[in-house]
Amino acid sequence: MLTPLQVYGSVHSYFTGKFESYLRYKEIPYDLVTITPGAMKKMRAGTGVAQVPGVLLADGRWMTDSTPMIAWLETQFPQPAVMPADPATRFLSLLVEDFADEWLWRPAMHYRWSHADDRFVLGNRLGREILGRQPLPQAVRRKVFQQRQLGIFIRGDGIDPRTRAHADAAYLRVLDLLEAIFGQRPYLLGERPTIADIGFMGPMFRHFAQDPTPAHLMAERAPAVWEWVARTWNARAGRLGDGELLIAAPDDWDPILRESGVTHLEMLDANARAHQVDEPRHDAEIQGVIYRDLPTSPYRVWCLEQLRARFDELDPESALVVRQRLEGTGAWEPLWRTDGLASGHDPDGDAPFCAGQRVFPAERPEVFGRLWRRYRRRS
Ligand SMILES: N[C@@H](CCC(=O)N[C@@H](CS)C(=O)NCC(=O)O)C(=O)O
Repeated sequence: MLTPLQVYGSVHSYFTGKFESYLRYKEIPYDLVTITPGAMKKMRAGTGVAQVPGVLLADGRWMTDSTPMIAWLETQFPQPAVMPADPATRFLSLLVEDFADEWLWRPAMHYRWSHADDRFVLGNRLGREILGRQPLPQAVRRKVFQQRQLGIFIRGDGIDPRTRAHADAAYLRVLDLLEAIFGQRPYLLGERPTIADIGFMGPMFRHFAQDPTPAHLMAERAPAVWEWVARTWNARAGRLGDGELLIAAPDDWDPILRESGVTHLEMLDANARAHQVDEPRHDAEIQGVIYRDLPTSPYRVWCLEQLRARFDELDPESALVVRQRLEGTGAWEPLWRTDGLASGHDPDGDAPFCAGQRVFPAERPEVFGRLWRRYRRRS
């Protein structure tokens, strides 16, 4: 008996939102366990990593990392599949999922923590949700989050006056690409959600559709995306499971693949090159803008390895279709540019049951504890 799943997470979290969107569509029973400090300790002991969502199965096993968790749950709850049946379309969908997971993370954190209104609101909300039972004034709970997130995800992820406009525009470009699609059909591949929709729910739901500044922009600029967010959150396989899907990803996916090539895959490649020469931090040039002093992430080397592994599994005919599509959109070359990847993550292929790994290496989580102790001493 696997369910109900105990999903350790937060109602403001990118990847918890992505994962819950999947569970809700599939109608897989779960309980959300708020990641208070005590719950975090328990989850970390089980998954090896202080990162949400982490999942406790009814048989006592823990899992972590939304992408392999969804892939594994698909083996347990196969119908209706969120993975497209056509192998080439499946590969492109997984690429889009990774683009949403890894690239849109930066603009999503940027809108939440660089913009003053959003920083105030989310600092308050997260402070109350996660630290609500700690004997601290609410202003302190808020500031703990604000300072921690600014340090790790803004200053620590290359956002500065030189990159800010680019990070702002990265969101708007994707809004425009998706608006063109959702003006035509309800989901990326037709009448029901697939893994590409679930992937986009990470950035689009808990961050862009709910944080004040990007939510306002979405409603004004991309009302069809706004509608798709609610539609996907409300999607249930029992109602939609026999909805028709297109076999091949239509031409209107090409701008997304092109955007992935010049942003996401460039970023993964710069990270992989730094990892190869053991550089703990590196610069990445994205569309002519240099993001400086980024933490080199073994996890993101693994993401690139996983994409290549999924490609290598394709039959020759599907591989050719994918290759031509990616060559036509400029996404092929950066996918393969750097040889000899060795992330070291999940050497036995046990994900999502292997020890988890933070996307950003663990150098900074202590900041949280340090800030918190400092405020407690002062108060
Ligand atoms: N690859 C992971 C990423 C999970 C992740 O980054 N979660 C964020 C919250 S949305 C987190 O827990 N970050 C840890 C932190 O903020 O220290 C997944 O797909 O589940």
